Amino acid sequence: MREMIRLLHLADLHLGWEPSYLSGEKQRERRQRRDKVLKKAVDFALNPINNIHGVLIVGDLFEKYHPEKVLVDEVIRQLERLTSAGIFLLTVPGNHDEITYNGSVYREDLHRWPGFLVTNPMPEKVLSQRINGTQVHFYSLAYIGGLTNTKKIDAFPREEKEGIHIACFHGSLDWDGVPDRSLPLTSRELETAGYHYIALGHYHIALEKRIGHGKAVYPGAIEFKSFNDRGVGELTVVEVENQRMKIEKHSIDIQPFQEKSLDLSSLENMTELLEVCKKDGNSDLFMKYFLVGVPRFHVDHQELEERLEPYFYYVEVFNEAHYFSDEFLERIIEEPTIRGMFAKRMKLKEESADTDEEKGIIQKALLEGLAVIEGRRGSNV
Ligand SMILES: [Mn+2]
Repeated sequence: MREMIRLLHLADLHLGWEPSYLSGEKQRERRQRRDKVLKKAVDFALNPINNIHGVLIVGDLFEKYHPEKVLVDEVIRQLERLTSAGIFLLTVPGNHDEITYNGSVYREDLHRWPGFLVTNPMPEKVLSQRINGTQVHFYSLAYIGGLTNTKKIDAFPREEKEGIHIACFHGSLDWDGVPDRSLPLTSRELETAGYHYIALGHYHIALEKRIGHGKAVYPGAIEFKSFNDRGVGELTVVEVENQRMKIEKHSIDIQPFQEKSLDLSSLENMTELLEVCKKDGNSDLFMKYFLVGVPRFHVDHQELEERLEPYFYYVEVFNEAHYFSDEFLERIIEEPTIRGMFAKRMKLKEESADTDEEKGIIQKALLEGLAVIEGRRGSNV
């Protein structure tokens, strides 16, 4: 008999998250819009074209352990769409939505949580389930402060039974940084256990690693949070057939974001810079500009940010432009002109400045002074 299952593997949706860099109505609007990612994933799973038999949610479904009731009700409603369509569902609490606390959504709504909810604090086989005619065994745990003793995990469980063995862990694979409040996992231990598929959550980037004959996968966070946590914009599907794994990525519609470097060297003034940026204008877009190059005018990146605000959903401007190349300064310092004398004096000041801030002020003064001397002052906006 042909044994094949297709699972949608989700993690780190962080529903209920609000951007602190937005405020008021916009902040709420962004949260609600971002939270739609779950509905999109459920729609995907229910679409017969995708032939999904089960959905795994491997931690951090919510941003907080006690999300507001309106959100919880909506999430449960969405997940019930899966279970009532006969799609297998397994949910693992994460570290943001830790089950540890009284008031945790997974304690308060345990009785009505759709599908199977993992609540055991130490790793064990949580469930054996026939999915699309295939026997599938799941291993997992819910990290619980005070009960999950990571030092006591000497081996990950694995039963010697026919079928597909799948581990679902919200934790840090081969992490050698500072320990955080999450489950440490090592490739070596997981290889010893011999799982076919290791569904992970916690890292927000998408990662895939071969472990023994199996595969460990972080699907990554899907929706955009910020430029430091931007989301992968893809759904991860694993297809297991005769114990052979195939990972698929399906792009999903999320709010657009873009990062762009702008070389100021060939621009004349702020007006021109503004016009260049406005061409990228899109009221839906998160935009991040890096200003680079050697500008001939003083750039106020904060002012630029403010003036671009109406043209984007959100815009950030970072000024990495160097006001003068060293070559240019060295050359004019040698000039027997007022410009040369001025530049020389400012250069000496800059060299004796104690802080970067002070250096920045002197550079700005040098730039503006040269603009005055050269009669360019006033062309700036
Ligand atoms: Mn997370």
